[in-house]
Amino acid sequence: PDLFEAPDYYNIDDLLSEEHKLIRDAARAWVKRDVSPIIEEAAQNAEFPKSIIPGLAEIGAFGPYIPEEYGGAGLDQISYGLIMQEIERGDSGVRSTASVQSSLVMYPIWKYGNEAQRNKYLPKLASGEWMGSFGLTEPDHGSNPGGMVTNFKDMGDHYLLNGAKLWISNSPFCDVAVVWAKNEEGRIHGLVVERGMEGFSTPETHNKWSLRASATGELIFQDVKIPKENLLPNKSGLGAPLGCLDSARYGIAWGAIGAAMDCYDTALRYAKERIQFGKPIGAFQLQQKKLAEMITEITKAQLLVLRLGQLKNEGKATTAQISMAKRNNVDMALKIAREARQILGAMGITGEYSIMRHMMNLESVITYEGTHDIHLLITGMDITGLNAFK
Ligand code: TGC
Ligand code: FAD
Repeated sequence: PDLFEAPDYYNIDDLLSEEHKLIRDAARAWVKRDVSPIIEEAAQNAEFPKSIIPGLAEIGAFGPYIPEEYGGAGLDQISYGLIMQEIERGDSGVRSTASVQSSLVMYPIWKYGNEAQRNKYLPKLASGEWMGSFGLTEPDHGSNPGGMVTNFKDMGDHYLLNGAKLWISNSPFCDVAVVWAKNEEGRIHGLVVERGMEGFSTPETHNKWSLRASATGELIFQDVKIPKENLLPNKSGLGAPLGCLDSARYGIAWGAIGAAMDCYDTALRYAKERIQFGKPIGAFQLQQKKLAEMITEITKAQLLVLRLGQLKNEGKATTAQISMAKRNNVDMALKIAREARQILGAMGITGEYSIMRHMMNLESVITYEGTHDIHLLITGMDITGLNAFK
């Protein structure tokens, strides 16, 4: 009874396994117990609540689909999605931390790293003992990461890394960073940079109105000596970071549904209780239209990611299919947050309710991991065969 309300208008639970439901319910109960009570204050104070790191590890949020031999939870892609959904019901910033750790740090080490790198980093990242960040975006290269200028030179017994990354989730407290940089031939490689390496600094970016419970910052490299064993050997080129993004964007497509559900639940409850003109505002057609459209959009989004999860489990999901789901579901959640806020009237602008926090968070989610425009152009390229980027 003290769980969140969770709309399931099309009995989608019937399509999930018992294990999926157990994993989802455990994540949901943890968010309700350990995240909901503290998250508003953390966001107001612009602080990432580090106290929840062990809990995130416990519910399998760090590397849900990474094999158990490396400390991951060894789950399927639908379980991964459900965990992200439940975390984002609490807050998109907390989900961001989990997305980065799992799909942008553990995934490339698992997929592109060697056995020594997997054994060194993955178990500590899975347990939350070490936290990671992912450096792709630069001050002058956001949507166009292929233009990056961060670079490294082969100095014989080590590499020398120079450059800067901006807008990096978890950077201010990360222990390790997976950083994308060009070698002397201009080929992109992934390097694992560790806190404490001389010339490496991670200043925080302040005054955000969005994702305030997530720490964002820079990664600055001034002649940082990188041991050669820290280069990820098994994939290079822009396709390497883009492969990580496929996995993170998939999780975000699920996560956004969690934020949307929380806004919808809150607005529905409020509309049934708030009396104006002698009756609940939910009895007015205008408010019913908003609520009915919300549940329709949430239901469509749920079906989209469930099918995408099946394709991903079979190894068949394409980048363009993932783009469609990320774009649709984040846009859906942001629109629902804006409508839900209006249903609450003045109460909607306060921290008494989660809606405005979700709304502000989603302004980042619709921009990061590929903007709303970029994902549309990926779909456009896929269906026409014509590349709008070149
Ligand atoms: P393009 O020429 O199309 O591709 C370059 C090379 O990559 C290959 N490729 C992929 N490989 C694997 N997986 C994918 N999904 C791939 N997509 C493309 C492609 O075949 C090519 O290979 P090759 O061998 O021919 O070189 O690249 P482009 O320069 O034209 O750019 C394409 C574009 C714009 C779609 C892409 O760069 C893009 O997606 N831009 C958006 C950038 C972005 O999403 N950044 C996210 C940064 S991380 C972040 O925001 C974290 S937020 C925190 C959180 O997650 O919570
Ligand atoms: P730009 O690329 O400058 O785009 C500006 C506008 O131009 C956008 O509306 C865009 O859609 C549009 N535009 C760009 N190109 C085209 C085009 N070809 N056609 C039409 N319109 C176009 N990055 C990381 O590497 N790691 C992280 O952990 C990370 N975390 C983040 C956390 C937060 C809170 C935020 C806000 C961002 C984060 N990012 C991270 C960066 C994020 O991925 C970039 O902000 C995003 O890719 C967009 O880049 P940009 O901000 O430079 O915008």
